[in-house]
Amino acid sequence: STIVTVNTNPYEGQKPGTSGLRKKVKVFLQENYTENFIQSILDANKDVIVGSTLVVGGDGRYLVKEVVDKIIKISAGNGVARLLVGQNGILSTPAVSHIIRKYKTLGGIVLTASHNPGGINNDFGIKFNCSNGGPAPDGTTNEIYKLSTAIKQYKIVPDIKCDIDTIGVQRFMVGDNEFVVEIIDSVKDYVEYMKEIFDFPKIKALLQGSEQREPFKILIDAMNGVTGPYVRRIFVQELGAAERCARRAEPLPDFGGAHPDPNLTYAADLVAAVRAGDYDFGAAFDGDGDRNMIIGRGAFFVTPSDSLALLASQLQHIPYFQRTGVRGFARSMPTAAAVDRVAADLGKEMFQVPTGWKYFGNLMDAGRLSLCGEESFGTGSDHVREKDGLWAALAWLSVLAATGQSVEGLLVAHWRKYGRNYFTRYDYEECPSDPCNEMMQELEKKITEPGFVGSKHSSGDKTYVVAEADNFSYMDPVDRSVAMKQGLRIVFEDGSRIVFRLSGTGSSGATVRLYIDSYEDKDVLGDAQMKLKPLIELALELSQLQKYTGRDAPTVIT
Ligand code: VG1
Ligand code: CO
Repeated sequence: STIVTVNTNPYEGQKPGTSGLRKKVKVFLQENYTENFIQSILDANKDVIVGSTLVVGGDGRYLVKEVVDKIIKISAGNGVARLLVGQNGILSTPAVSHIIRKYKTLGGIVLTASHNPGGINNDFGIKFNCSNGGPAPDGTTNEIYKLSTAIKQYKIVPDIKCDIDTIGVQRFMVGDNEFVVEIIDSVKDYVEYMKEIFDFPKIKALLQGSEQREPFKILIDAMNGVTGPYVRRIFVQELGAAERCARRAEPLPDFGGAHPDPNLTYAADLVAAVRAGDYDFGAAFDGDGDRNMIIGRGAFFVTPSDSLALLASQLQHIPYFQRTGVRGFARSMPTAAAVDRVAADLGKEMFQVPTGWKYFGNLMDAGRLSLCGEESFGTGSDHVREKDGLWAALAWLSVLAATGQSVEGLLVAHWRKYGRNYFTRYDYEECPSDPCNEMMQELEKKITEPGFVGSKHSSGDKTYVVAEADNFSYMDPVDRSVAMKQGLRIVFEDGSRIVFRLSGTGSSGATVRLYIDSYEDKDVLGDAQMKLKPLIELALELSQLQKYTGRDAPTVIT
């Protein structure tokens, strides 16, 4: 086969957001749009691309297979020596991260728009991960974007015919060089790794029960996303759960019309089934398998911020951490500060980074971070460099098996020991962009004016005094790179916080996220929405959100 150079023109807006380039499928279908971006990724690695190995896979959504084919042909055109491709184009995001690390590849390309709906009228996405297995840092994504704005040509080998449905090695000659595509089992490497990290026989014993103890009943929802085959292999085949414990375990190109985001709104089916049924534990994962939601008996909901804090306090039950020891903890800035209390208690380093998993990678690579999470249903450890939904469910089951307690029992005991951070997030999705930008600018002006710190604000029967207010910026302690403007933050003297951000993962309009976090020492069994009402009202008043967005209620509350 021979390499063909194709002339092309740049497209505007190929700027990766919080986690890769995410747009409507129709945008990716424009002539050369996808080719341009793939070429820009390879060009950003131009010094090391020839002779390299890359991992390629996606979450099974509409367009994944077509784009895998393009990546194969363009990789061949750019001198890549070898690709490891998930069978049928399927690899979960954490699995890609693991495979990059295990086989020490240059990086990987992940095809997903994560929790965004799929199908011809919905979203697609492309993300580049580096050799540490993590999402490319800002320096690299900025470089990819810059290249995309000036691209003139891409290189492709159009007559490569590669069958991605069959496991095995396929070899092609490109000029005088061999180009190898290895189609790999989508779940094998990942499952083997989970068996090293966790004590599978112990979890299996929990699920099966004994003469002394009832079986522990679980219900796992893959939301028709990529985790279906992983859920089947792990929970059904390895851990012996019944087939019916795996719901929606078939990856579908449109996720069966579902919004594959594991939260109380979009995974309401699972919540209802666990509430009505005789289950001890429920978990759901997002489209690409990096997010998780955990619920207990009666659909007792564990907020992601609490999940992180609880796991931080119980890592000793997991064999991986028994071997490696526990280093520091981290959370994204908007995530409730529950884990900070565990860190202080255990004498561990604690980091607060901007939103997005790419900010955790350096700390892990430097050996300073073991466990981290985001309020957006992301939990993970330094076993890979992505958040990992299945890992989180297995971590919970490990703790449940070791302690013999219920999900609710563990959480309530945790709150009694550490106090509770009540947390909620309001999302206003797909608002018009200009007024949202204006709202953020005005709010920033207001909260950074002299006199705002120290000012008093009354709401309901509460009065809050501002202790600190800024647009969050972060300096990476390892490479000293700086990320500016990561969200407006108002911190009050009692530790309560109001945070505003604009989403960086949407594909149209602007999504405003409002995060509220408030700590209670003794009063730990209240209802979060009730507890946080005064702060929510104060946030809406300070921001004038209703005036700017025209919305009087959020699209989703988590
Ligand atoms: C959202 C979440 C963020 C998460 C990101 C990617 O970003 O808030 O915490 O890391 O999605 O998650 P944003 O910019 O829309 O707030 V995933 O599962 O979409 O890769
Ligand atoms: Co995701």
